[in-house]
Amino acid sequence: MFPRSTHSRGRAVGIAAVALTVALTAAGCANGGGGGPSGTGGGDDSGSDANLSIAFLPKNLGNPYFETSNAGGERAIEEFGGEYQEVGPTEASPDAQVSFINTLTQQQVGGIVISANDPNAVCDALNEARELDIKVVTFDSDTDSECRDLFINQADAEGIAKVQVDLITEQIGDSGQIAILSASANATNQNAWIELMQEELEANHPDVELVEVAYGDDDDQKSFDQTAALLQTYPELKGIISPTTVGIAAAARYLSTSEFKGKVALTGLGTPNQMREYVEDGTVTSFALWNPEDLGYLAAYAAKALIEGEISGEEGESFEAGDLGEYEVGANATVLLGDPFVFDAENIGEFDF
Ligand code: RAM
Repeated sequence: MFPRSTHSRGRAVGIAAVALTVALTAAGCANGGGGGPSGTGGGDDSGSDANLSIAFLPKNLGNPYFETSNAGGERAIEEFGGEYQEVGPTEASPDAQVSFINTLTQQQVGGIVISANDPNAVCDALNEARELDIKVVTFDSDTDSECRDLFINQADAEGIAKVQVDLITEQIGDSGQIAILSASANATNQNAWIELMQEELEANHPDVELVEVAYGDDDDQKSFDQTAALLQTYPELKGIISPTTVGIAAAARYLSTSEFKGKVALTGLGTPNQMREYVEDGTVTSFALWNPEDLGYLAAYAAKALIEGEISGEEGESFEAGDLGEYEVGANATVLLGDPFVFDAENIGEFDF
């Protein structure tokens, strides 16, 4: 569980103080994306016979990030008296989720909550589910908006891109070569962030050169090997951004026992539990993320609100998300969780996920 009010500090690391304040508040997890807290929601389902059988479908199984987010989903579903299940592929490949969606459709679940490996490959299967009135919520990594009812966005893509560029450029003195170690090549979320990171680098960091975007496919060993390859190919490399919890942990593990430890900077998006030892041993200075448990929790409540007909995905609608409070549907049927949060040696001890 994420401490909800104990932490009160963080390093600015090149991030505007205002943004950081917002991030701290968001990481405190009391605020809704749209309208802030509004007491404890949750509560009864007013005796409706809605089908609250909700399935979580992560990019892949075995990733601690999704274990945390889906535990949040499970907690929410238990709270509102639904039925939780998790299914998913072992590899985060573009169409690996299709057969799982088809099975869930056959089972006639009430809702599917999915982080998509590809914006289009799962679309036909999801739309077949929707034709049978199964509600589809994407979270973490969206599909094309034609294939889902709602997207639960962990944080604004511009903010996620900027925090990572701010961290790496500060750590390398705003000049020199950097590389990105991403997840899979088709991942909607990482690709959106990478595009925005490139724009931010070009606009505001003329002396920083992005030499390569490598893909570890959210596979630990592949990410580890790709890190080694980047360091070998670019002897002048000064930093790596890994916008994936799998990638940054594998890259940190490689760096921590290599000659590059403390010389090549590493930042990106990681979970505190996976990154703790690398912050403590000086491999990593700081990295960012949001609270995955809250993300899954919010997504489950959004699925409930859709299933019960409380919302349909129209901008301006709102719903209660248990102890996270009230959230509002924004443009393009998207709900925003909050802001990214920066973890470093000073605050990492306060987090356990
Ligand atoms: C990995 C996955 C996930 C992403 C996080 C940051 O766990 O790629 O989709 O949001 O990293």
